[in-house]
Amino acid sequence: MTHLISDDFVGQQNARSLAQLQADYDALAGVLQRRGRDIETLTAQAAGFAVALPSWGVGTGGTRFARFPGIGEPRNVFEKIDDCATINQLTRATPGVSLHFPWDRTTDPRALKEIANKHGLYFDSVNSNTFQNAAGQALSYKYGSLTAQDPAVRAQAVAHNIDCVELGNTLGSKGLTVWIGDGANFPGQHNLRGALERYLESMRAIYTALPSDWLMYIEHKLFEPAFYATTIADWGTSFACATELGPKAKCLVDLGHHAPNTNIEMIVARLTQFGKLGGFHFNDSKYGDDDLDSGSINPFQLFLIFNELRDGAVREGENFKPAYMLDQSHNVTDPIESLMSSAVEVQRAYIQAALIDAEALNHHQKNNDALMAAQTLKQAFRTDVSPILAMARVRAGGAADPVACYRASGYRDHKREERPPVAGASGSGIV
Ligand code: LRH
Ligand code: MN
Ligand code: MN
Repeated sequence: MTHLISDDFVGQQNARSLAQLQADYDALAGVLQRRGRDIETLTAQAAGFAVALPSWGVGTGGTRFARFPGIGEPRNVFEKIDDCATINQLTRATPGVSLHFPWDRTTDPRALKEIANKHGLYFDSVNSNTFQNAAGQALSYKYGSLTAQDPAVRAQAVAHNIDCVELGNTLGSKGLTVWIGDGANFPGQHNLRGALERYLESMRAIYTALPSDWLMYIEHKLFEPAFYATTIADWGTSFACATELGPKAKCLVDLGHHAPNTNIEMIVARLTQFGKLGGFHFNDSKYGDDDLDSGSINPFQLFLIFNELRDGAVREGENFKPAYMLDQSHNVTDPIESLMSSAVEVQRAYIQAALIDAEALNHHQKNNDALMAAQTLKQAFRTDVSPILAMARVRAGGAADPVACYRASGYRDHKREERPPVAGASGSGIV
């Protein structure tokens, strides 16, 4: 029997701080009322917010130098589901799980779906992996996958992606995220145009295999593992490929996949304008693809991204539904704590952006009043919306303070007993 936190325990923990939460909530309601905003509308918005969990995130990550295994980390996809269920139980903001193949391969996808659904979880988009060789694979991806010179390697990579779509279909997923590590380490190693032509040919074959109600998310990344020229390095290339492929292909923005100081919110605005914003991998970074916890380094940037999403929702209407997903690597924290905090940080940015006085912002923009326009954004960003987020959680049966509740539950200690380490069972497969 695996240990899970009982809803009763969550209720008992909440009871300790409920009066305080109510007082903070009422105080914030008053502040917002003076701004003409109804707190209940915002709490309902927070309750409707969801960001998917990366299955690989519940295992301890690592760098290319070392991986220091965590205590009681999940050893297979079923144990990952238990951790994801716990995160959603406490945050009520993460009902989707994004799987990664072959890391999460199972011989019984139907059983996996059933168990996940019982926990109130569903499967978000599936991720293919042609940036590593899978155990027992016939041909190597050392010199590329979807762009490889050898047509047999390309065919193998295409077949893997189609396999992911089939697995995902059984699991109830509706999207395939394709990130490739393909690129060159030396000038001259690749014919730059030729590599992209081969990519498009491979992606067309995958696109053709997509069910009609699926989307394909193209994830760009500036560099790593290729250090001279990455084939899908930027949103421009991603946009061009998504456009070539057709309406089911969209661009996925992983926040860490840009050069430092890149104006990511502007990328979001551009992709939205041209109908190609597919979704996000949320994380934070200081230098590159650091995969740090969302909102831990640059929460203002996260807020500005949600400001663009707010604007996009107004302009595009109901059909504007970019996919939200976390993609982080937890090296020095308990992954469950990091993922819970990160989900809350993304939800926070969403609610802060919802607080923006859009009318005032438009007015200041029209009048070229740069200072007041910036102040309007800052007023929303500076508002501590924590009571709204906590109230939305508590009302949905989640924890007022997810990390405190998790620590008090002793969940990790139970997992230490239940999950003694097994060789080669890293969370992500990246060691
Ligand atoms: C690549 C990436 C991509 C992978 C994940 C493990 O850096 O962001 O999304 O699938 O990391
Ligand atoms: Mn990613
Ligand atoms: Mn990444």
